[in-house]
Amino acid sequence: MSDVHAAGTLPARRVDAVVIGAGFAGLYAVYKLRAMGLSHVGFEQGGGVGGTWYWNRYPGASSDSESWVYSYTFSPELEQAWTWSCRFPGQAEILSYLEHVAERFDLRPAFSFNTRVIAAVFDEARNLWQVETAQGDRVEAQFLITAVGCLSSAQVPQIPGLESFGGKWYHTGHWPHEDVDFSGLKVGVIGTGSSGIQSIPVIARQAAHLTVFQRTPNFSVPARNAPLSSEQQAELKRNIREIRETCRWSTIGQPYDLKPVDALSLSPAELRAQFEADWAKGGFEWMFGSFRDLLVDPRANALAADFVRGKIRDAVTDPDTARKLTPTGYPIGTKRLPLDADYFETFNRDNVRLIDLRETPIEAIVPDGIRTSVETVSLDAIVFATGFDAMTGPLNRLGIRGRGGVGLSAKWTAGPQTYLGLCTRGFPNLFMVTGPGSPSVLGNMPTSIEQHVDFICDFLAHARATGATLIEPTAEAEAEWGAHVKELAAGTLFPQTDSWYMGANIPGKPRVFLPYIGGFGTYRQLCQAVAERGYEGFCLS
Ligand code: NA7
Repeated sequence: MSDVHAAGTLPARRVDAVVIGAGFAGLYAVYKLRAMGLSHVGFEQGGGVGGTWYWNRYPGASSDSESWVYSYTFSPELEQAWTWSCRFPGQAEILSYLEHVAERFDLRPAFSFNTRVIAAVFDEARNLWQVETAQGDRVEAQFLITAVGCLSSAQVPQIPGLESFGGKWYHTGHWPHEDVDFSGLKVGVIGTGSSGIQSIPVIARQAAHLTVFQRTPNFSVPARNAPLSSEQQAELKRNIREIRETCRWSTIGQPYDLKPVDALSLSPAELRAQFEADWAKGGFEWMFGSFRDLLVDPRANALAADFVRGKIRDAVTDPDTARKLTPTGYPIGTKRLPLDADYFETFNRDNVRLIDLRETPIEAIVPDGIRTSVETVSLDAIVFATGFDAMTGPLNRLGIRGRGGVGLSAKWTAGPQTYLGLCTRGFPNLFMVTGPGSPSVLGNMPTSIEQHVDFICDFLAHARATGATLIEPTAEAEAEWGAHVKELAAGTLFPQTDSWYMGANIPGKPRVFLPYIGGFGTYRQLCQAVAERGYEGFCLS
């Protein structure tokens, strides 16, 4: 392969495709491009492969999808060769898996690591993307494939005084590679989303004292992680093809689906029995393998929310803490539902304290801690579990400019516009793996990623076969897709809630529901139909 080079020594040159990112998506994209004989180069900001799992090394970081689905399906040999240790693998195990994949398929040489793309400009005269990195690389490519993830643009809130803090501070999404030891320290965690809920119990066990700063109480369901026995591992390997096939067509890319039953059609006793049975299983199935009306009918949703509120009251001994931890005012499941391991029970520990920021907001960070409206909490370390500029953030910061020099972020000022969450008009030959308007974050990411990369590569093969050199969605197809994504969301309870799905966590970000909520299997069918009709909705020239 002509694209083999040492990291950081990439000469200026012309390739068929540039891939940005070396996580699940970028690795698979490179694997496929190579198989197609398309020359390519990958740029990765991190020092190694892994993407999300390279950066998110915080204590307790783990997949919320079961190991046997949170992995690639493209190679049966890989599926048989790799053995997962447990139901929900931690960050280190997933990173080892991705390193194994990179090694096994010799994917590393395709990438320049520690290399950040700062500009990608479409040259209309030559129909080429001109890609530039902060490290001085310049590459020209016919196709630009972004594989930058949906949750990779970490957000540290603008709290006055952070620079004055005398201790160390961290963001969960940019965790140091060396061990962080909180033993004997007073630690503060800001944020109770998935990252906070995964890390809080682990930090509480290590730190001398932990203060949790909570702005919005979150619902959470137990993960019930457990090691896999050798019998379970063997059985999973025997059935893996069947499991994968179910995932490929299900609503959230998991081997289960919503029950064809309404919660509202059951008696209270029947409902409780079913909720309890699913609660005992652990995992997302409680919500997403549950009744089909939970996320569309507020009355059904209230029944589910009340069930979880009861579980929180049961778990937390101090009634005032339980009250503060109990979510109200938004439907369950409309913020990304975390899975936890004894999150609520953690607040029964003597060394853990909860501060409700709605009652006593943070005013400033001071040299020795965090000052709220009523006190200064003394801290040696602060952990920001404050999330990401989801879906659009990672793309907007790449410096992408399309026809007429228009910036992608300028086009998306009022919210992202895409066709199928893959392409956007005015930016020919740009493909976004799991872009806004795709199901991605509403399901199992690797399933989504493989589907997108397969679609893109089939499309490139089609273009090559038909002699087309430019691919771009039509204005009509893009407008229709945007309207469809919006309409589907409007039929659910999601738009009611301030969540990162709605862009509500980023000050000034337009309030738009970002992913496609029609279901992963339906989306796959739509994409297939688009391809079968000669890539309907795209302009090929
Ligand atoms: P999330 O889910 O966006 O959670 C961020 C948390 O941080 C959430 O509780 C926020 O409260 C809180 N937050 C954000 N800004 C502030 C400020 N300024 N002050 C106090 N609290 C704040 O991010 P995660 O990293 O947990 O999870 C991201 C995804 O990664 C997750 O959904 C999985 O898909 C994997 P809020 O609710 O906005 O009031």
